[in-house]
Amino acid sequence: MKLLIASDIHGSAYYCSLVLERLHEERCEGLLLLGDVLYHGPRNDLPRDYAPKEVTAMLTGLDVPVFGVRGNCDAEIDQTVLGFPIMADYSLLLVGSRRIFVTHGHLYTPEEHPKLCPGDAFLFGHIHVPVCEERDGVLILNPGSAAIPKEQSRHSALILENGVFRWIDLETGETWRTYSWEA
Ligand SMILES: [Mn+2]
Repeated sequence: MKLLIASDIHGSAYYCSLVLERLHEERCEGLLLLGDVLYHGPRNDLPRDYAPKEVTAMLTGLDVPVFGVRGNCDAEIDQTVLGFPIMADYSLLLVGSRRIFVTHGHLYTPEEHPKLCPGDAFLFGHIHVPVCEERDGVLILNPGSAAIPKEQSRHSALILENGVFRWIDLETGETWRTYSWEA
């Protein structure tokens, strides 16, 4: 299964379209959104081509399954217009014998999350900065933000395929970081 993981689109039609371009060009079999899909939020400037209705339309009716977890800028009303689940605070992906705890990052953080075992991963968004590091044997992952990257990071998303994580620059399509999970 080849999965595209993106976070913090924040209503940007432009960056949402780049996420979907990657989804199709990389022939991903699913899209996982880590929250903050439609609104910019009070702490962010408006992202490029801010158009929540357009983002809604773009994400509706994709030819691959989409699911998400709830970000701190996601409201209940959003669930009525998006045709895939976004209200869960977390989700658990099983990859072989490993767990990936998936969440936005405002409720559970790399510092405070349910018990995971060495070899598992904690995948989150929220901070708008890419992360790939190990803490106590747990892999901490963040794709970065699609629309509003912080700390001079790239407009970025993450691809997971066969235990390999690839960070993609959404503007150039290039892979700028790779991490391989040993079997
Ligand atoms: Mn955000």
